Amino acid sequence: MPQLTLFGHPDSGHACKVALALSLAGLEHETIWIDIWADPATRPAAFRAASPFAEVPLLQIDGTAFTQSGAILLEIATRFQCLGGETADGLRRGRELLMWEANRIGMCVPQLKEARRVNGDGFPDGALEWLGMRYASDCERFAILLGDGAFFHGDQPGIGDCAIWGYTQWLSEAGLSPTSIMKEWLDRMRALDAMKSPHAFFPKA
Ligand SMILES: N[C@@H](CCC(=O)N[C@@H](CS)C(=O)NCC(=O)O)C(=O)O
Repeated sequence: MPQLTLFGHPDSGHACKVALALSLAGLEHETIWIDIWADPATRPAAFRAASPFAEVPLLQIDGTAFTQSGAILLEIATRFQCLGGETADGLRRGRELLMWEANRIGMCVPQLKEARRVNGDGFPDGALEWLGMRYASDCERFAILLGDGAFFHGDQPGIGDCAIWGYTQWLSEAGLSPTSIMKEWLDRMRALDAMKSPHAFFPKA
């Protein structure tokens, strides 16, 4: 079994996506807490050397660095043949969901959450309304993508569910409400044995 080390922080939905995937896949790993609110120059030198923007998540597999949450999820699914990576169809589904999430939910929800943290400081006029409009359209497409399945990958969650979970876990913190379909999916996600709170995924050492 390769040595896995995940660098992250509980406030990072991007890092939570990867932590959830490792947990769902039962892949043992070490976790290293990185202070994403501190000056990047203060982060550990080894971390900065491996993560080009000094961002989390960073996953090291036997010392090789993988960055960008979506790319890391695909690496996990293909290398360990799990969470959709077991079949060509599952992997195609995962890719489509990851690209959708990154362009849509993964764009507006983190920004709306951040806007609340900073009281809207630095967000130009109209930006929050525009992000809110995008979220409304994302809700409709969420329902289309989920269809009749319990999870985005069918009966069991896959990398697409991990990606979409990353920030939808914090809808109320972003001042947003889930649709009933989203709420039911969020409840199913929260009930998974592998699910943990962000602080349990990334305990401070
Ligand atoms: N596109 C990247 C986004 C990663 C990202 O924005 N990471 C944030 C936390 S959510 C971070 O490390 N921020 C610290 C900083 O920029 O100094 C991904 O999908 O992994």
